[in-house]
Amino acid sequence: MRTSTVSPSGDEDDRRVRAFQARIDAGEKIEPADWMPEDYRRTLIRQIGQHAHSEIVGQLPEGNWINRAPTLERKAILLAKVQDEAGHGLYLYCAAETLGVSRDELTAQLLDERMKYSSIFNYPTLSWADIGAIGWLVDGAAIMNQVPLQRCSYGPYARAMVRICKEESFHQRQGFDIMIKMAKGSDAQRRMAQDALDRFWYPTLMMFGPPDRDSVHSKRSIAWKIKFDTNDDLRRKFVDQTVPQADFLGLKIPDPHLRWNEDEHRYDFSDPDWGEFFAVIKGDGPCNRERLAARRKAWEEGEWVRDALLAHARKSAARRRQEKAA
Ligand code: FAQ
Repeated sequence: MRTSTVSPSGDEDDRRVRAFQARIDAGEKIEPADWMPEDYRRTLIRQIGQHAHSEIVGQLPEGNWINRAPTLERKAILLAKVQDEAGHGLYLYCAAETLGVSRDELTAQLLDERMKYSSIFNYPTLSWADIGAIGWLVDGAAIMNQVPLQRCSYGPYARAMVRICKEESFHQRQGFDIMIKMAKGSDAQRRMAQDALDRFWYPTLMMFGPPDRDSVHSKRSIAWKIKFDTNDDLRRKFVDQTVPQADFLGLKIPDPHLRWNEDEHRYDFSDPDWGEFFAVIKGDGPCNRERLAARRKAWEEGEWVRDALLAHARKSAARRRQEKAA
């Protein structure tokens, strides 16, 4: 991969940047070996890396319920879903590696808090209905945000998103299925479903990022086709899609100001508490410390596996060299 740091002069650099933007405007894919501006590369590493970390940390709240799932079938489904999230993390780390950053480096940045992961995974899963709410709302929001990313200008990220989106759609269906069972079940189950919606609604709206006025990266990322919509636009689309689903479940969105706006043909709704959002992304959410501690433990305890794999790879390479020389 070649970047602007190799550019011989300012004029030459400008010409390359204009040609690069023209390729993006024409809908061409940028591939790892192509020249790219250093800021484009850094923006992609930031977004893909954070996205990968979100998939990996995102296993923890649901992992909490694997050994407490109500039936063997639900347990098998949840296990498969959590494994899918690990797979998504791996595709995304591979996509980031094509930009010249190793998975170990990205992990180091997560563990020493130089890189973020999605705010949503800093909230606890207190009941089985939370697993339904995560599938329905969190995967629903993830899909809303990620479907456009299948058209991302950077080829490896766009291609990773195709498979991820297919799997996330299944995840959302299984979450909604849990919600149907709970919402149409006993009074106690209905109360659990409503409580899960009450606790996950605003944190889910926060997943789309800060309001447009506070979004520092949107404008440039949209110009580069690393993003396609503003944070507020996607948030609005998500609300419009989700309110009828809550109606179908017979659950109430916890927003006293939620109203259908006949003129604009969309819902008016209340903003999340942005003070809470900024506190969570700075490390002060309900579960930030617990989540990072779990990832640090996994990294430390996995050291012998990484060492063993490396030793095996070195031994195999040495054997191949010997065989070639013989
Ligand atoms: N949480 O200027 P913007 C999933 C940060 S995957 C934490 O608007 P941008 C699957 C942002 O990084 C969910 N931080 O930023 C699953 C920036 O900080 P920085 C993850 C956030 O990049 C389901 C600052 O605020 N999805 O759920 C958040 O243009 C179930 C300013 O923000 C992706 O990563 C946040 N919510 O837009 C797994 C999708 N929002 O980096 C398990 C790809 C913003 O300067 C179970 N990413 N920040 O220090 C994106 O589309 C974008 O990066 C946004 C943010 C939309 C997340």
